[in-house]
Amino acid sequence: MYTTLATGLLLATLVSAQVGVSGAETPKSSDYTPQQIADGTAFNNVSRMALENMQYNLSHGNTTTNCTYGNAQQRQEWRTLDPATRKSFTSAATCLMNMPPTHMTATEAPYYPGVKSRHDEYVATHINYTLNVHDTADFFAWHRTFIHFWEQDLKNLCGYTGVLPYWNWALDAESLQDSPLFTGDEYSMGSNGKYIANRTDTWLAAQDVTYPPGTGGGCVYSGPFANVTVHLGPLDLPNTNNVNSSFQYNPRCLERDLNPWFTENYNTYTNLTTTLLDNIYITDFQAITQGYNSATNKFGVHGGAHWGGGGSMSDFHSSPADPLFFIHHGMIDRFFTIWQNLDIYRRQNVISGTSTLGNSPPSAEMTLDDMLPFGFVAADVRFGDVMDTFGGPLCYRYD
Ligand SMILES: *[C@@H]1O[C@H](CO)[C@@H](O)[C@H](O)[C@H]1NC(C)=O
Ligand SMILES: *[C@@H]1O[C@H](CO)[C@@H](O)[C@H](O)[C@H]1NC(C)=O
Ligand SMILES: *[C@@H]1O[C@H](CO)[C@@H](O)[C@H](O)[C@H]1NC(C)=O
Ligand SMILES: *[C@@H]1O[C@H](CO)[C@@H](O)[C@H](O)[C@H]1NC(C)=O
Ligand SMILES: *[C@@H]1O[C@H](CO)[C@@H](O)[C@H](O)[C@H]1NC(C)=O
Ligand SMILES: *[C@@H]1O[C@H](CO)[C@@H](O)[C@H](O)[C@H]1NC(C)=O
Ligand SMILES: *[C@@H]1O[C@H](CO)[C@@H](O)[C@H](O)[C@H]1NC(C)=O
Ligand SMILES: *[C@@H]1O[C@H](CO)[C@@H](O)[C@H](O)[C@H]1NC(C)=O
Ligand SMILES: *[C@@H]1O[C@H](CO)[C@@H](O)[C@H](O)[C@H]1NC(C)=O
Ligand SMILES: [Cu+2]
Repeated sequence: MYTTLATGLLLATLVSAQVGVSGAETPKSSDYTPQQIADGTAFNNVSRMALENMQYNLSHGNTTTNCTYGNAQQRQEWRTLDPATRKSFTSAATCLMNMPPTHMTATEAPYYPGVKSRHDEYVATHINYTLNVHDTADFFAWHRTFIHFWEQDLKNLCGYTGVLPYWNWALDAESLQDSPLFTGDEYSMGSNGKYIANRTDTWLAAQDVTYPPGTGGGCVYSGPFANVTVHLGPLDLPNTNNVNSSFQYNPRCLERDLNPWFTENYNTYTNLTTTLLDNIYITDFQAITQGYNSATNKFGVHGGAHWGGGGSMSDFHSSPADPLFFIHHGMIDRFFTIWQNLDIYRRQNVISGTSTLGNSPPSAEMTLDDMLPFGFVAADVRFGDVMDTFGGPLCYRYD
């Protein structure tokens, strides 16, 4: 009896000692003041802790690949790139939009009338699998791999020599329309959409939320993506003439509607930090990040920045049409990577859920041996090979 109790205590101690591999306990919101949570101090502190855990883990384990903490590509926040790199990044993104498809065959082409470019192959693949990669077990891993392939294409097909940057929304949450990302100069991510006045509030049935119009609404009018023609979608936008079939050819301009209402409610440092620290189970963390199954957080940091970007970015199926999607998902991936590394031992390979949105229609629980589908983007990838940013085809970390 006493022995059992003592063994139980010892086991409990051993398990909790493994919480942080570098010896640190997994941090909680209550470790920080509301001010530290609101101003980013807490978020920056835990992101550094996650990096220290990652570095410790990599330097003490068995090396199975040539990818090390030291030689991994380091992804940076968009505004910390020098102007020349930013310009070569957006030029490479434009290059993929002007390049013919590389994977779609002549036999397949008639089924995909809207696929005109390499970039459209990404959009079409996302459209195809939208209901299999959101509110599913593989939301984080699938999008991580999707943006990895796009980054490889920028390098291999368009000569980009930098890294995929990420967009830290919290830096812009209170005044999104004033973000340096959207100044519309040649070093920016392109402008807002042209302002459309006198619009009314919009009610979104799925969330039962009414939101005010944003600060743009029309076509991106200056900077890198001013003259882009989007070919696919939209499929699900409110107040819009949506396409009648998934891959319909529907040429139009790239639209944005920067809307601080979303980012100030869903993408502040407070929102990021509480989501990251208060959800210790993957089931909760992935649901709250996306805004599923929450009465109070209906968009999460993921939906908040999609709707905050507005226009093309807010179409559930075709949002990768805007290159902003890829740096937004860079931040989603950084967010997941931090969460994983705060407790590597428990979180590195943990998954939960099926391969259908909200398990509707019902499907099997996914396993790490399942293959994730990449359609016209690339060959399918084993789920378990992309749980670690140092594993499988991946070799990068965040700064
Ligand atoms: C996090 O903040 C605490 C308290 O200020 C500090 O002791 C610790 O060194 C910080 N950790 C990192 C990794 O920055
Ligand atoms: C490292 O690899 C060796 C040889 O394969 C094995 O014997 C050892 O148990 C491994 N250590 C760890 C910590 O995985
Ligand atoms: C690691 O590097 C060595 C030497 O450069 C090379 O021979 C080997 O194929 C590499 N292994 C992997 C998994 O990339
Ligand atoms: C917007 O509404 C105001 C006030 O009703 C009106 O004066 C203005 O002409 C409208 N602008 C547009 C672009 O419709
Ligand atoms: C967009 O196209 C127009 C008309 O061809 C041209 O005047 C303008 O310079 C282009 N803008 C950019 C940013 O390429
Ligand atoms: C979808 O079909 C309806 C009815 O034929 C048509 O009015 C609408 O323009 C079509 N939408 C698009 C984007 O082609
Ligand atoms: C996000 O944070 C802001 C404060 O920065 C707060 O007002 C808002 O309620 C939070 N949103 C959610 C969904 O918790
Ligand atoms: C590194 O993380 C992996 C995945 O959880 C774990 O199996 C391994 O034991 C860790 N290595 C060290 C040295 O903590
Ligand atoms: C769409 O999904 C089907 C079924 O998995 C697949 O055969 C097809 O190649 C996919 N197309 C794209 C563009 O992803
Ligand atoms: Cu997506």
